[in-house]
Amino acid sequence: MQRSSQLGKKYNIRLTPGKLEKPTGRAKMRSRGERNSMAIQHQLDPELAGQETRVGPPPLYTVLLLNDDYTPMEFVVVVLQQFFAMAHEQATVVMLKVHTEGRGVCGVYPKDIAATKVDEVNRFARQHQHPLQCIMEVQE
Ligand code: TYC
Repeated sequence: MQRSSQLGKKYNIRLTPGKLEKPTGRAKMRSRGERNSMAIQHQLDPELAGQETRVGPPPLYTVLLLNDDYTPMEFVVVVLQQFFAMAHEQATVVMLKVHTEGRGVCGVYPKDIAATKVDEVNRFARQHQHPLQCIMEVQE
């Protein structure tokens, strides 16, 4: 892992972690972005020099399956086992949730991994002539 001082040198910015707050009785629920944000201090652009910009972690994506009337239940269970590493029992629970509620979560991933899973599942379904739809949504 590269240290933030080295990263700062590489990109010619100064990185300072989010300030720690004094503990106050109850823990406050903070978003992933708030917990992990960094301040970058601009050093090159004279218009931005001295200013700080808060940058958060990259967003995560939820991968979902949608219900349809034709894809066999056992095929969906196989998809959940093969592409999302679920055990048969867990895959059955998720498949039945999609079947009854219209959609269900397969997993949460960084953007490129989510996009690859979506593509692989949709190709696999088409290969087997099933209309199963796999989609991704950015996590709020
Ligand atoms: N509704 C389908 C059926 O009755 C089963 C199914 C479940 C299809 C989940 C798609 O994502 C899905 N055969």
